[in-house]
Amino acid sequence: MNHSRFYSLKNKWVLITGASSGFGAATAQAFAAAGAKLLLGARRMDRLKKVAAEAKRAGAADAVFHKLDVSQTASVNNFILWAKTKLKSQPLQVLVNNAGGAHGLDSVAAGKDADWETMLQTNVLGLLRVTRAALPLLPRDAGASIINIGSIAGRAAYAGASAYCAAKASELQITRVLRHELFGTGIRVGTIDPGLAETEFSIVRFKGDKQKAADVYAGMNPLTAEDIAETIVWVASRPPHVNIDEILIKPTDQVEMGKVFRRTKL
Ligand code: NDP
Ligand code: 8X3
Repeated sequence: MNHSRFYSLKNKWVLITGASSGFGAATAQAFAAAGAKLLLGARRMDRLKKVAAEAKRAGAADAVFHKLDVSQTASVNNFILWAKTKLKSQPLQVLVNNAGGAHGLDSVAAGKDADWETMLQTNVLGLLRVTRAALPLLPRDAGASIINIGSIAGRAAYAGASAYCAAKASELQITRVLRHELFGTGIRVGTIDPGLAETEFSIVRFKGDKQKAADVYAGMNPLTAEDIAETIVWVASRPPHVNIDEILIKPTDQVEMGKVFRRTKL
């Protein structure tokens, strides 16, 4: 059988959660360069507005945005209702479940309920909620993709990350479950699991402490948001018979969770 080696994303609808910064914002620009149409969600509307405007300049066939809090079922359902009005019966070709992050780096003994709850609400329940609501919009046997953003933290443990590691291990398992549940529909499902990447991730984790955040990447070359964005677009643009199940992507300077090569001493 002859297959095209490339799946065009031109004029296809792509929904990205957590599109206001980091991987999500860069992914919007990468899909824009491929000529896609973008549905962007996050809580910070001012940021989304800028991302959408930049995406249009970068070649997006359309770029629209709406408030989304993945930790609230009502917000997710509202967002998908809004998305339907934009799709106007056209299919949603790519769903990128990216919203999430880490909050705090406390041991279990010192863990805070609010941090644990936020991590599980966003990285786990948010992913489930958005996927449940968006599934009816994805076409069968037409090269559609669900791409979830996991983490090296879902595959390896480190002190202070109990709830985050648990959340990203859940994301990995949910991805695998979805692959089973959608088997036979032609809908592709995969996870991209990055190691250290310099975005707003550590600023959020350390609750705005920019010095602590910068120290995470001191003396090493971390991944960039663009590295992950390009990988996401590559996954979505494989021919429809190809499912990229799992990608673990790390900086060259990071061989495993705690083993990072630094050119300067902290
Ligand atoms: P950023 O902090 O830059 O981006 C996080 C994004 O998630 C923001 O757009 C934020 O938008 C959104 N978000 C957070 N909470 C919610 C919510 N309740 N509802 C809707 N959107 C939300 O970090 P990254 O880009 O690095 O993180 C993106 C994903 O990648 C996360 O899932 C993270 O766990 C994962 N990851 C990050 C790595 C890294 O080293 N940077 C490595 C591996 C995985 P807003 O605040 O406007 O709502
Ligand atoms: C983010 C990567 O190593 O900070 O998921 O947990 S790490």
